[in-house]
Amino acid sequence: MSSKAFPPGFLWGGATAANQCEGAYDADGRGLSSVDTIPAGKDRMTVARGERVMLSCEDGYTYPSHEAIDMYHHYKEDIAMFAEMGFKCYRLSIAWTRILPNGDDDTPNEAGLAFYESLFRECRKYGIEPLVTIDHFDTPIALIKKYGGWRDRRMIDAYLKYCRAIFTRYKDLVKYWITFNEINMLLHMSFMGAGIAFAEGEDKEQVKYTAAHHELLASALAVKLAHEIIPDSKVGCMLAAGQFYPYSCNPADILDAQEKDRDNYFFTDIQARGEYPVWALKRMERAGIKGLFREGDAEILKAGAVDYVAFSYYCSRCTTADPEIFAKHQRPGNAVFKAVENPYLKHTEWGWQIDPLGLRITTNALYDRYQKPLFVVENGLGANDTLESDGKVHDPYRIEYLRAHLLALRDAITEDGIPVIGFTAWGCIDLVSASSGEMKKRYGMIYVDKDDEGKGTLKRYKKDSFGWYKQVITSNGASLDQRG
Ligand code: BGP
Repeated sequence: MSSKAFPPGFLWGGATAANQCEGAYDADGRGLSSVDTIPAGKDRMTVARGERVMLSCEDGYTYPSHEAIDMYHHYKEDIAMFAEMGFKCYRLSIAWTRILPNGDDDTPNEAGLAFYESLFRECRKYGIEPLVTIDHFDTPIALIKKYGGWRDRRMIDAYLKYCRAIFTRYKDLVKYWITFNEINMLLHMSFMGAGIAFAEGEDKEQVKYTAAHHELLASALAVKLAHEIIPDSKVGCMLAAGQFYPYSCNPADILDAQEKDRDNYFFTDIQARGEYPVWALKRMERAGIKGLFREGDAEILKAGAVDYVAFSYYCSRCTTADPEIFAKHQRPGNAVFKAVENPYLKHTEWGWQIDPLGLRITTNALYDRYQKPLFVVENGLGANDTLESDGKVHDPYRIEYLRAHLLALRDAITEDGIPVIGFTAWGCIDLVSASSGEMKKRYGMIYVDKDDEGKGTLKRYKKDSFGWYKQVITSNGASLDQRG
């Protein structure tokens, strides 16, 4: 093995989420989930942030999760294509409400359990290791109505009931688990991340940190439960990562970048180390956040530290403490993380800055902080692809993006010595965009014929990146050294 090689057994693959690809939102007993009432279009972000309450589907809106790319009915065909690309691993999420339609039912829905069992067996047939996100932006609407989402501590029991059902059923099929997708998103998109819609005038910070505490307890208890039911399981946390850079070497900017990184690290610090960091306790004290801890909570967190740290990486971010410079250079684009323009970087059609080296920097920062194995479970380029009349899709920009990021990741592994379990490219098959609800923001190596109006045959086509990624996997990354 050359010193520049990815480690043997590296888990190459792709990633999706139930609500963004399955469709069939009311099939076979599935209950309604938060993501099913987040519309496409101009109100998407206000609903996702919890600023506009929408707990049912309203006239005049389209809801992209309802059909998505209908993977519910195409999964065999799709997994066969993943296998053809040589995937060693496929990251997907289970829709909570396929298993427990009301979120906390005493008896799981057999049709839902059977669906994922069949899907996992299909993966295993090709030697593909499933990596399962238990909760990917997915809170049952029934529990939002009953409890107001994760602000209520009773959500923990409901989540554990769901975990017990899936751990028990899939104990021989699934070894790798993630408790919550991008858990730090709770602070930014509270309805999407935690089923929280804010009431007029309520203390949002108190609500968010209370919900965060509950998700952290649930995550810790799920780690323990998984280890009990599936002794060789590996359970991870998952962070929307991307290092904050200071806009200048002014110490005020350095501190500002450190503070913004901490907004995100708050969750993984606790999940990886099993306790609140001191700065977080101080922050909460200053913000007047009270009443989170009950007796026994500290022990639960301590006993439920994760086995590995998974993260998504799309871009780094840049920040300054100077409000005038911030206002002048603020980047449009990423609706979630406010940042200023980094003049050294280009950006995607959707305004996300492109920074491959940032993946190496972020990987190092996470390992310095946690000393736990890392797993890159999302990375990719959202772009507007064209399906040619001959059925081909030429996407050299995607190949270039992925190639540059994989080379940077390889350096983190081979030059810096960081243990990385695998890499699952986001949206390996085109699916609905989480932030915009669009189909035209495509990430896939497989094109799906569907547009933003919901029209299309749903037929799958291989893009140029399909063959390219296949070569990367087959050569365990050696082909990355060849351009084009
Ligand atoms: C992450 C989510 C994914 C995914 C991805 C790309 O935040 O975990 O669900 O969608 O980002 O983002 P987008 O779809 O908004 O382009």
